[in-house]
Amino acid sequence: MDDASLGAVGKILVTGAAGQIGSDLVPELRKLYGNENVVAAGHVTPLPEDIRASGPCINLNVRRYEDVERIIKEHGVTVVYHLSSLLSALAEANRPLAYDVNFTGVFNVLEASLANGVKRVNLPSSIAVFGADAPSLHTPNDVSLNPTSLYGVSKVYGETMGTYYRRLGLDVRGTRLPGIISWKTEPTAGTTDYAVAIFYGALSEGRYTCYLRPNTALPMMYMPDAIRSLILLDQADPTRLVHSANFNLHAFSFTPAQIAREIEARIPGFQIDYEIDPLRQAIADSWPDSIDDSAAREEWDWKPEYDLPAMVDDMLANLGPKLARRQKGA
Ligand code: VAH
Repeated sequence: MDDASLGAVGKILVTGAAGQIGSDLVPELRKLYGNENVVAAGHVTPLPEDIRASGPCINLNVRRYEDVERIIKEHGVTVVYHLSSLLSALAEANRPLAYDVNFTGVFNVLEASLANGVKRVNLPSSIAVFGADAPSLHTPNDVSLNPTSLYGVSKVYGETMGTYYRRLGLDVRGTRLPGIISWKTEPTAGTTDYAVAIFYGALSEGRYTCYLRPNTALPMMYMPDAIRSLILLDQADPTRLVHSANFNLHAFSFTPAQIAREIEARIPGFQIDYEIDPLRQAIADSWPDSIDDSAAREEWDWKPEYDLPAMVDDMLANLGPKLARRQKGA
């Protein structure tokens, strides 16, 4: 990337920096733009050690407008990646908190950004915006959105608010992320988190009990591709963008049975069994099996670099040593 676009970015604020995506995004942004130019904001979950040690970190409650505005002003923020959000299953278990974070938090960030000269807000959405009435295979970018989870409703809200604030002059961009797989952070309270937890089970006990049915296909993506997609869209030429905060993205899809076979081929004897969680099964059943991401490919040259085998190889290559270090108490 040329210096002009590096310099043009100015100061970046990442909210939800302790989360699954934030933990990987902050180091990548600091590598690209310089440690001091990326402010990592956490709240309840402590920020990872490598983020705390490498650049500015703050505690930010996105539910409080005055705190969001103060941080944007104090740091002279020009670009925001707003990642704070309760994921699907947790949001169903705690609707008041999910409303405060996933709705009020989005409003506070957009309003404070517009009021204080922020250039761009990156507001990731999710495949959770789709409901059971959307085509499940190769789901188009522009279809009716009837999500059945509060998380999905909050993501439709984010996309709609992004379009509204674009009309007010704020450049809001976002991708509909699939289930994200990474080895750095522990599995959390999402519906797709089985796809992370299965690796912990395979490496620690040689087995895993899955809460989704064996034939539940879901769109997934390896974290390096997700991080690249967020940064690529932020850097995209605005004159090419027809969509804004609602870009479909796709890398690969798989079922629990398929990823179990991939793992078993690398860890002979690995076994999977099933104890279905009705809540997360119902959420998963309402989401697409695969996604049409032609708009992202045409408008900002999106293209994934990891397929399912490459992801499984890289997960095992990195998670194995991480668990070994943990065992040694490192
Ligand atoms: C979840 N991992 O399961 C998140 C994500 C599309 C899935 O939003 O809630």
